[in-house]
Amino acid sequence: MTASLWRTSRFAIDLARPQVMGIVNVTPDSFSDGGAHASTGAALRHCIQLLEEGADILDIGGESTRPGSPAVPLDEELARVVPVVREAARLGVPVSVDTYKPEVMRAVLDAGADIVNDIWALRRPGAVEVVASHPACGVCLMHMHRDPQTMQMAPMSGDVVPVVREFLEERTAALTERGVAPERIVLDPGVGFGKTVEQNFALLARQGELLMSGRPLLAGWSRKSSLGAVTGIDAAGERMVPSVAAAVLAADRGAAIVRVHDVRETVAALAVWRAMKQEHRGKDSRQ
Ligand code: YH5
Repeated sequence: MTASLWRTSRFAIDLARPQVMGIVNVTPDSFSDGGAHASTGAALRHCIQLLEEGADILDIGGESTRPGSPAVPLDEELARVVPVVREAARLGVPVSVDTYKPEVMRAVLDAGADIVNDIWALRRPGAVEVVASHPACGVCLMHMHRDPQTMQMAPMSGDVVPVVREFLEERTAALTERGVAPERIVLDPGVGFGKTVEQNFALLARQGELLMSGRPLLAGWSRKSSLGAVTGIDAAGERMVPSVAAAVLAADRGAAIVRVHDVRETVAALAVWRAMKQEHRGKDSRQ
């Protein structure tokens, strides 16, 4: 296996070992009348904490995309996210922004973000143009069935693995045709986005089929409801152990990046996995 790179605005991210993307949610601070400033400070402190815990990439998001969550208006998302990105871009690691709005993409790239992480895979009008007109930003294209409001009402039917694979290949082609270098693109099966529990686990078991698309994979299992379904843990905040298990399984099946809330625990678990892999391959032929 050849070590691959993810080219982004400022960083060529080495994917020879799985990268840990730490999730930073920027939400309004209801306990303060400081408004945007209060939430910027809290989010930045969270960024710094995740870096201390070993995060390789920060993923900043201003809108909760949990099933059924209300959409955040454009100006509100901009006010939440842009100040955090401007500061986070000085921390020395790649900064990704979880957004599907082209106006937010443009603003965060101007503010120094390195990666656009889009659950809509740049299918919203204007989004492809923002990424294609940027000289070098990275992009994560995620599969989602339907939309966040309706995806769980009618999950996908049939064998999801080839459907997800073909979708991701089609979106990759749409971008490369617009001049985006393949090295800038990472793909994501979109765990929980309009899939049944069984379908999500099929995407994990058969992740190798998605790797055939030729681009690195990002896996986002952290705290998702499928982990609640198989463990009986109803509270998302109590799903750390199943989330770490899923991250290790995804890495073992070839995921290049894992998107997680619990960075410290994931980094430790991946260190164990990596020690095993190094012995398995022989220390001198590490790849
Ligand atoms: C993803 O998979 N997910 S936002 C519900 C939860 C817990 C977490 C019920 N953005 C992804 O994290 N970007 C989100 O418990 C993402 N891949 C990429 N690339 C949803 C989320 C979550 C939802």
